[in-house]
Amino acid sequence: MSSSLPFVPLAFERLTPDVSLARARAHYAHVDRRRTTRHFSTDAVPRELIELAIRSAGTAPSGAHQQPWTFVAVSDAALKRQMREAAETEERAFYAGRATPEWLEALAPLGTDEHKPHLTDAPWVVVLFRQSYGYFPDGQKRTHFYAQESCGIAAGFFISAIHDMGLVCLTHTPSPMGFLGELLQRPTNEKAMLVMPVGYPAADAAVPDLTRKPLEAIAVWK
Ligand code: IYR
Repeated sequence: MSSSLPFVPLAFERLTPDVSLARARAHYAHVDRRRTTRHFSTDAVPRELIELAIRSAGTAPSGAHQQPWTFVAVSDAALKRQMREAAETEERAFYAGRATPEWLEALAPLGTDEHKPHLTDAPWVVVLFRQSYGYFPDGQKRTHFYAQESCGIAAGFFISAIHDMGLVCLTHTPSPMGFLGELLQRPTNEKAMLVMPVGYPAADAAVPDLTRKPLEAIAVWK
């Protein structure tokens, strides 16, 4: 059994209402400029930026503070090529029949297909693995509570950090993802959850002309 932690004072600075509002507006304007793109430049990105994005992701809240995530950051060209080949094999099967007609129809406006050049163009491909369980110091299996939710939150922090540092990323979900655990030699308690190419957008990068749901459609007040 784990013992209780000591509690320490919360480091917190209360902002004035005006400052809060100004910051809230600036934050919204900033995140509203984020777009997912599938078109990456091959320009290099320093490892330190990826390290900082992973550190930021690692500040996410998690069930019972179990931090059930592993970020595998791949820059090795041969490994990226293997990941691309394996992902495209799965995606060919997906687009050729594994996907339901309803799914393909939902994807049609986005123009996605089985070609995944971003997996070799982007200088980094970061794969988020969810640790469905961990281990006690004595080697016994230890359940990770809300691992899916925790990793989803950490992915959000990662995406936000990448945007904030002036880079772009794509949340790619090849299905099934079993090949990633094998290629990246992850232990059996880790399941691949999200593949995120990270880099600069290509000079001719384009994005679908999407709109986001307005506040009225996503918020309910009681
Ligand atoms: N995994 C496939 C299909 C796909 C699924 C969803 I949901 C998307 O938002 C986009 C694509 C692919 O990556 O092409």
